[in-house]
Amino acid sequence: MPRPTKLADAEIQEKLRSLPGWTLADGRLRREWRFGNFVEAFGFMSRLALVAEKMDHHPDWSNVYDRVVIELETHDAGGLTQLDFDLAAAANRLAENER
Ligand code: H2B
Repeated sequence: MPRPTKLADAEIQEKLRSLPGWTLADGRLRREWRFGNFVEAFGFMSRLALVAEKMDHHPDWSNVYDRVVIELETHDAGGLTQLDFDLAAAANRLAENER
């Protein structure tokens, strides 16, 4: 599968507008969640892991008890691509269902 190409700054700003909760941090997409407890946080991560594997696009993330922080970038492209926005949107949908 051809990998998407790096997005330009203007495209990134435009796409960010339809991605609630996500910010740009050091050139990456970043969002933090706080869930009800560890099981909910890890349940969300488990579901997103399956989506990520299917996309062959993987998050940089961390979890402490009920908190999950996700940072997205496309390492192969050295920046943000459409894959990052697709995975971010999938995370938003899953997190919505978790709460
Ligand atoms: N995930 C992310 N976030 N960026 C990548 O560039 C990337 C990936 N590359 N997952 C994929 C895997 C690549 O290494 C494999 C070989 O397709």
